[in-house]
Amino acid sequence: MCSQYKKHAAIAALNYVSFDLVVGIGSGSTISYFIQVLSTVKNRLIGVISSSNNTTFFLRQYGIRVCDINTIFSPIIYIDSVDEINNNLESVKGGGAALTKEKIIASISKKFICIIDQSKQVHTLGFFPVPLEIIPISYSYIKQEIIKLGGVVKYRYGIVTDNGNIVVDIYNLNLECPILIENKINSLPGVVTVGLFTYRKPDVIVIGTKYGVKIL
Ligand code: ABF
Repeated sequence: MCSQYKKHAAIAALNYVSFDLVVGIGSGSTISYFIQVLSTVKNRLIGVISSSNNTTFFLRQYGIRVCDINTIFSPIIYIDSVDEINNNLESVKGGGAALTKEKIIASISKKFICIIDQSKQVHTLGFFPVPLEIIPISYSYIKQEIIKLGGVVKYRYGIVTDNGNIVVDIYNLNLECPILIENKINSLPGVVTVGLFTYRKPDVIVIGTKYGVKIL
Protein backbone atom coordinates (compact mmCIF):
# COMPACT_ATOMS: atom_id res chain seq x y z
CA MET A 1 0.00 0.00 0.00
CA CYS A 2 2.75 2.44 1.02
CA SER A 3 4.33 2.11 -2.39
CA GLN A 4 1.06 3.20 -4.06
CA TYR A 5 0.90 6.24 -1.78
CA LYS A 6 4.54 7.06 -2.56
CA LYS A 7 3.83 6.80 -6.28
CA HIS A 8 0.76 9.08 -6.08
CA ALA A 9 2.69 11.66 -4.08
CA ALA A 10 5.59 11.52 -6.54
CA ILE A 11 3.26 12.18 -9.48
CA ALA A 12 1.64 15.11 -7.66
CA ALA A 13 5.02 16.57 -6.68
CA LEU A 14 5.81 17.35 -10.31
CA ASN A 15 3.33 20.26 -10.05
CA TYR A 16 5.65 21.91 -7.53
CA VAL A 17 8.79 21.82 -9.67
CA SER A 18 9.79 25.26 -10.92
CA PHE A 19 11.47 24.82 -14.27
CA ASP A 20 13.56 27.96 -13.86
CA LEU A 21 15.42 26.34 -10.96
CA VAL A 22 18.08 23.64 -10.93
CA VAL A 23 16.49 20.47 -9.54
CA GLY A 24 18.24 18.65 -6.68
CA ILE A 25 17.18 15.03 -6.36
CA GLY A 26 17.20 13.06 -3.11
CA SER A 27 17.47 9.31 -2.67
CA GLY A 28 15.28 6.33 -1.86
CA SER A 29 12.26 4.50 -3.21
CA THR A 30 9.88 7.50 -3.22
CA ILE A 31 12.42 9.47 -5.19
CA SER A 32 12.85 6.67 -7.67
CA TYR A 33 9.14 7.08 -8.51
CA PHE A 34 9.70 10.82 -8.81
CA ILE A 35 12.62 10.31 -11.22
CA GLN A 36 10.37 8.30 -13.52
CA VAL A 37 7.85 11.16 -13.52
CA LEU A 38 10.58 13.77 -13.97
CA SER A 39 11.93 11.97 -17.00
CA THR A 40 8.73 12.88 -18.87
CA VAL A 41 9.74 16.55 -18.71
CA LYS A 42 13.51 16.13 -18.88
CA ASN A 43 13.88 18.48 -21.87
CA ARG A 44 12.53 21.37 -19.80
CA LEU A 45 15.10 20.98 -17.00
CA ILE A 46 17.91 23.55 -16.83
CA GLY A 47 20.06 21.30 -14.63
CA VAL A 48 19.89 18.42 -12.19
CA ILE A 49 22.10 17.59 -9.22
CA SER A 50 22.07 14.32 -7.33
CA SER A 51 22.32 13.35 -3.66
CA SER A 52 23.85 9.88 -4.13
CA ASN A 53 25.59 7.53 -6.52
CA ASN A 54 22.41 5.42 -6.64
CA THR A 55 20.31 8.39 -7.62
CA THR A 56 22.85 9.44 -10.25
CA PHE A 57 22.74 5.93 -11.71
CA PHE A 58 18.96 6.00 -11.78
CA LEU A 59 18.79 9.50 -13.31
CA ARG A 60 21.18 8.47 -16.08
CA GLN A 61 19.12 5.37 -16.79
CA TYR A 62 16.24 7.72 -17.52
CA GLY A 63 18.42 9.87 -19.79
CA ILE A 64 18.64 12.76 -17.32
CA ARG A 65 22.03 14.48 -17.34
CA VAL A 66 23.54 15.10 -13.91
CA CYS A 67 25.64 18.20 -13.14
CA ASP A 68 28.45 18.56 -10.61
CA ILE A 69 27.06 20.43 -7.61
CA ASN A 70 30.14 22.67 -7.43
CA THR A 71 29.50 24.00 -10.92
CA ILE A 72 26.00 25.19 -10.02
CA PHE A 73 25.50 28.81 -9.06
CA SER A 74 21.77 29.08 -9.77
CA PRO A 75 19.02 28.58 -7.18
CA ILE A 76 18.05 24.99 -6.47
CA ILE A 77 14.73 23.33 -5.75
CA TYR A 78 15.32 20.15 -3.76
CA ILE A 79 12.99 17.16 -3.97
CA ASP A 80 13.44 14.41 -1.41
CA SER A 81 11.69 12.15 1.05
CA VAL A 82 12.28 11.47 4.76
CA ASP A 83 12.18 8.48 7.06
CA GLU A 84 10.04 10.27 9.66
CA ILE A 85 8.64 13.79 10.05
CA ASN A 86 6.91 15.43 13.02
CA ASN A 87 4.30 18.22 13.18
CA ASN A 88 7.05 20.80 13.52
CA LEU A 89 8.44 19.57 10.18
CA GLU A 90 11.63 18.26 11.81
CA SER A 91 12.70 15.00 10.24
CA VAL A 92 14.94 11.96 10.34
CA LYS A 93 16.67 11.12 7.07
CA GLY A 94 19.48 8.90 5.94
CA GLY A 95 17.98 5.43 5.99
CA GLY A 96 19.65 4.96 2.62
CA ALA A 97 23.05 6.25 3.90
CA ALA A 98 23.00 9.31 1.61
CA LEU A 99 22.41 11.81 4.42
CA THR A 100 25.49 13.97 3.92
CA LYS A 101 24.85 15.01 0.35
CA GLU A 102 21.13 15.20 1.14
CA LYS A 103 21.81 17.67 3.93
CA ILE A 104 24.16 19.75 1.80
CA ILE A 105 21.65 20.04 -1.03
CA ALA A 106 18.75 20.69 1.34
CA SER A 107 20.77 23.41 3.06
CA ILE A 108 21.62 25.29 -0.11
CA SER A 109 18.21 24.89 -1.69
CA LYS A 110 15.87 27.80 -2.20
CA LYS A 111 12.89 25.49 -1.94
CA PHE A 112 12.59 21.99 -0.44
CA ILE A 113 9.71 19.78 -1.54
CA CYS A 114 9.27 16.67 0.57
CA ILE A 115 7.41 13.66 -0.84
CA ILE A 116 6.12 11.05 1.59
CA ASP A 117 3.50 8.44 2.18
CA GLN A 118 1.29 8.93 5.24
CA SER A 119 3.23 6.40 7.36
CA LYS A 120 6.14 8.85 7.63
CA GLN A 121 4.16 11.36 9.71
CA VAL A 122 4.77 10.92 13.44
CA HIS A 123 3.97 12.80 16.61
CA THR A 124 7.48 12.39 18.06
CA LEU A 125 10.59 11.38 16.12
CA GLY A 126 12.53 8.34 17.23
CA PHE A 127 10.74 5.23 16.14
CA PHE A 128 13.03 5.16 13.11
CA PRO A 129 16.69 5.13 14.30
CA VAL A 130 18.77 8.24 13.68
CA PRO A 131 21.51 7.52 11.11
CA LEU A 132 24.94 8.95 11.67
CA GLU A 133 27.72 9.09 9.07
CA ILE A 134 31.05 9.01 10.88
CA ILE A 135 34.74 8.74 10.12
CA PRO A 136 35.72 5.09 10.81
CA ILE A 137 38.35 5.77 13.52
CA SER A 138 35.85 7.73 15.59
CA TYR A 139 33.50 4.76 16.07
CA SER A 140 34.40 3.79 19.69
CA TYR A 141 34.53 7.38 20.88
CA ILE A 142 31.22 8.30 19.30
CA LYS A 143 29.59 5.17 20.64
CA GLN A 144 30.57 6.15 24.20
CA GLU A 145 29.29 9.70 23.74
CA ILE A 146 25.97 8.53 22.30
CA ILE A 147 25.49 6.16 25.25
CA LYS A 148 25.87 9.23 27.53
CA LEU A 149 22.95 10.78 25.63
CA GLY A 150 20.87 7.67 26.34
CA GLY A 151 21.18 6.27 22.82
CA VAL A 152 21.96 2.75 21.68
CA VAL A 153 24.35 2.50 18.75
CA LYS A 154 24.14 -0.15 16.07
CA TYR A 155 26.89 -0.43 13.46
CA ARG A 156 25.47 -0.69 9.94
CA TYR A 157 27.53 -3.59 8.62
CA GLY A 158 28.44 -3.77 4.95
CA ILE A 159 27.83 -0.08 4.30
CA VAL A 160 30.46 2.37 3.08
CA THR A 161 29.01 5.75 2.17
CA ASP A 162 29.63 7.56 -1.12
CA ASN A 163 32.18 9.58 0.90
CA GLY A 164 34.08 6.51 2.15
CA ASN A 165 32.75 6.62 5.72
CA ILE A 166 30.68 4.29 7.92
CA VAL A 167 27.11 4.62 9.20
CA VAL A 168 25.75 3.83 12.63
CA ASP A 169 22.09 3.90 13.61
CA ILE A 170 21.08 5.35 16.96
CA TYR A 171 18.09 3.92 18.78
CA ASN A 172 16.39 5.03 21.96
CA LEU A 173 17.21 8.74 21.82
CA ASN A 174 14.78 11.12 23.48
CA LEU A 175 13.76 13.29 20.52
CA GLU A 176 11.18 15.52 22.21
CA CYS A 177 13.50 18.38 21.29
CA PRO A 178 15.43 17.12 18.25
CA ILE A 179 17.33 20.36 17.61
CA LEU A 180 19.21 19.93 20.92
CA ILE A 181 20.25 16.42 19.98
CA GLU A 182 21.24 17.50 16.48
CA ASN A 183 23.48 20.21 17.98
CA LYS A 184 25.04 17.86 20.56
CA ILE A 185 25.80 15.14 18.03
CA ASN A 186 27.12 17.65 15.50
CA SER A 187 29.67 18.81 18.06
CA LEU A 188 31.33 15.37 18.37
CA PRO A 189 34.63 15.06 16.50
CA GLY A 190 34.38 12.34 13.85
CA VAL A 191 30.73 13.00 13.05
CA VAL A 192 30.29 13.83 9.39
CA THR A 193 26.50 14.18 9.39
CA VAL A 194 23.65 13.36 11.71
CA GLY A 195 20.40 12.39 10.04
CA LEU A 196 18.31 14.86 12.05
CA PHE A 197 17.04 17.68 9.84
CA THR A 198 15.80 20.34 12.23
CA TYR A 199 17.29 23.43 10.58
CA ARG A 200 16.36 23.12 6.92
CA LYS A 201 12.74 22.05 7.01
CA PRO A 202 10.67 21.33 3.91
CA ASP A 203 8.68 24.22 2.40
CA VAL A 204 6.05 21.94 0.89
CA ILE A 205 5.08 18.40 1.89
CA VAL A 206 3.29 16.20 -0.60
CA ILE A 207 1.68 13.29 1.23
CA GLY A 208 0.22 10.18 -0.39
CA THR A 209 -2.68 8.98 1.77
CA LYS A 210 -5.53 6.52 1.48
CA TYR A 211 -7.81 9.49 0.75
CA GLY A 212 -5.60 10.84 -2.03
CA VAL A 213 -2.72 13.30 -2.09
CA LYS A 214 -2.58 15.95 0.64
CA ILE A 215 -0.40 19.07 0.48
CA LEU A 216 1.01 20.79 3.57
C1 ABF B 1 15.80 9.68 1.53
O1 ABF B 1 14.57 9.18 1.50
C2 ABF B 1 16.45 9.26 2.79
O2 ABF B 1 16.99 10.23 3.55
C3 ABF B 1 15.43 8.48 3.46
O3 ABF B 1 16.12 7.48 4.07
C4 ABF B 1 14.60 8.07 2.33
C5 ABF B 1 13.22 7.60 2.51
O4 ABF B 1 13.18 6.41 1.84
P1 ABF B 1 12.00 5.84 1.01
O5 ABF B 1 11.59 6.85 0.01
O6 ABF B 1 12.61 4.63 0.38
O7 ABF B 1 10.91 5.51 1.98
O8 ABF B 1 15.88 10.96 1.30
